[in-house]
Amino acid sequence: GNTCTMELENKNEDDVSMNDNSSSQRSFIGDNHGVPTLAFPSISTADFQFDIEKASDIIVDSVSDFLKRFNNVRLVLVDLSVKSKILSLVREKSTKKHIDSSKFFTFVGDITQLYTRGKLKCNVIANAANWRLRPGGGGVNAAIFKAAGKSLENATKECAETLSPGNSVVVPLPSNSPLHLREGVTHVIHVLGPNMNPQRPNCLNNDYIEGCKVLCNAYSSLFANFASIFK
Ligand code: AR6
Repeated sequence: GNTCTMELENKNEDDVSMNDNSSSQRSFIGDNHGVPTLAFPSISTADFQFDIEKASDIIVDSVSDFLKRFNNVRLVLVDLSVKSKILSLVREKSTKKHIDSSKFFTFVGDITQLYTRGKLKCNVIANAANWRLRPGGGGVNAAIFKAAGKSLENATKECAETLSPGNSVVVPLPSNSPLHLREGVTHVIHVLGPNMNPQRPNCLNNDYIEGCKVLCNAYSSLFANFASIFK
């Protein structure tokens, strides 16, 4: 396909697909050469049931705005499966918007193993959190708290007690956390997105006027917090 991934491939003169994270691709994009890199999941589009078409527009617009203001950074949207619909939509739309594919790209893998399994260096990872900032609940939240160990739980409590929708909080990851030691992650940013799932707190009952505002705020807050780490 004609995606930002393809531009990467062309520059690399490699006939490989981004979606299989093949090794030649990894060696090209994997090393961050000291450039602050944020890996983030698609906030709200799984357990929180937010529409992926709308979410993909918001991701691409938010990334585009952020990259106009900051130069020396990289943003990576991560999902677990090569069949991820949100990754394909975002790739398609960021190509149409001519977003620099060396500064923003998608990656298939577990966000808690980007370096050890994907050879992708990311200093900061974002979490699609819950309002209590507690472990568990499935999805990426459960995976990050599990991989980071008790020290993330403790460090999170020191930073905030709860989170409101559209907001985020930066948690410095103690150096004894396995996620810090193994993966080189120095900070986790918890983000609370809008919720469209009636089984979860603060359900917006398909109010996408409010939902889109909240998701925009969530990404603005995430990217601003990411930038603040490296000031
Ligand atoms: N690595 C990368 N991406 C992942 C991983 C992983 N290990 N696990 C899931 N994803 P979700 P939400 C992707 O449901 O919709 C929790 O229970 C997933 O495919 O984790 O914001 C919290 O406690 C999807 O693209 O977050 C909250 O209560 C994206 O991450 C609630 O879920 C987000 O899916 C938040 O729901």
